[in-house]
Amino acid sequence: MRNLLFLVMIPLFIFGCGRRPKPVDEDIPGDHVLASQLFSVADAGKVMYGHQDDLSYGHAWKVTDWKNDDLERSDVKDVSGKYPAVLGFDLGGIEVGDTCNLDGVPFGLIRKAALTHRSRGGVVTFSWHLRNPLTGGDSWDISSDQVVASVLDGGEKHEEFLVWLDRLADFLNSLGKAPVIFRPWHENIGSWFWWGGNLCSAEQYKALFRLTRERLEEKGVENLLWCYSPNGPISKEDYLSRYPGDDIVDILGTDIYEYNNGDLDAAGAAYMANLKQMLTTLTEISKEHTKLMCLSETGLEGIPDPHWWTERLYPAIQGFPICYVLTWRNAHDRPGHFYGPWKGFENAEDFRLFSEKKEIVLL
Ligand code: BMA
Repeated sequence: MRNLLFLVMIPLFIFGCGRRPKPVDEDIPGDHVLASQLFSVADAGKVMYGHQDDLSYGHAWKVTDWKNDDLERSDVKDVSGKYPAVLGFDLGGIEVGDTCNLDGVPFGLIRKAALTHRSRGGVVTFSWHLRNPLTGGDSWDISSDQVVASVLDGGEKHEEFLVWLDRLADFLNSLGKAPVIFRPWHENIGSWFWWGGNLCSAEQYKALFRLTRERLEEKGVENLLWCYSPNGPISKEDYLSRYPGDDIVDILGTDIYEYNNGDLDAAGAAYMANLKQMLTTLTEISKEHTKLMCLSETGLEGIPDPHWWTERLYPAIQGFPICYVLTWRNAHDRPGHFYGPWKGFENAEDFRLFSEKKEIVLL
C-alpha cells in the first residue's frame, strides 16, 4: 500500500462494517478495499471493536476440531449477539515452521478463521510474537542487544532471518487476496521484546521494519496494511523517533493497557489520562501524515472494574478518530487471563451497553 491519499478522494466503495465489501472493480487491490473500509468507518465517527483470537477460543472453551467447525462460537457474540468487527491473531511460530502458534492455536485454524471473518465482512489483524533468531529464545528474550543487528543485511543471522520472513510470506500468501492489517515489531519503545528501545538503535529498528516489508513484497505478499504500534503513552517525539516512514506504514497504532495496582480508581483514572494523551498525539500525527489510526491493543486483565467498558474505555476513546480498538485475548486455559467479555462474567452487561453505543461497531 503506497499511497492511501487518493482513497479519501475517490469514493470507490460505500459500505459499513457488517456488510460485505463489494468491489466495484475487481482490479482494485484488496489493501485499497480495506483502507477504504477503515477510512469510511473513521470518517463516520465510528470505532470498530476488535478482540484477539475471538473465533479460536474463549474463556474456558476452545475449538478442537477446526476442520469440521463452522467457527460460530465467540465470547463477544455470546454476550452481545454479534461478532467483533475486528479479529486479531498472532503468527508467532510461523517463522520456524511450527504448526501451532505460541499460544497453541493451529495456523490452519487461524487461516480458516481469518477467511471466515473476512467473508462475514470483518477486518483481520495479525501481530507477530516471533522467536529470537540469535538466542533461540522467545520474543521476550532480551539477553542480547545484538539480535536486530544480527538479522539486518551483513549480520550473522541475516540469511536465516530471510527464511523466517519467507515462511511468514508463504502463510500470508495462502490467504489468497484477503486483505489484512499486519502489525509487526510492536511495543518497540519499551524494552521487553528483542526489538525494543534499549535493544537496538532507531536506525536499526527502521531498517528491520523496512526489510520486513520489502522482503514480503518481493515474495508477492500484497494486500497488507502495515501498522506501527509502539507502547503508549509516549511523546510525539518518541513516537516518531522510530517511525519507519510514510512509505512503509499505513496505520498509526498504539498499545496501552490499564494496570490494576490495587487501587482501581487510581488505575482507571491513570488509564483514561494515558489514552487521552496518546490519542491526542496520534490524532495530530495522523493528520500530518494522512494516516489511519487505531488503538491496536488495550485492556485490563481480568476486568475487576464492573463498569470498565462504559466508564473507562468508552469515555476515553470518545471523539478520537480511531478506526478500531482491540482488546486482548480471553485465554481458555488461564481463568484470570482475559480482556474481553464472556457470558457469565459480572460485567458482561456493561460490555453489552458499550457495544450498543452509537459509535461502536460490531459485525
Ligand atoms: C501476551 C499474553 C501471553 C501470550 C502473548 C501472545 O500478552 O497473552 O500469554 O502468549 O500475549 O499472544
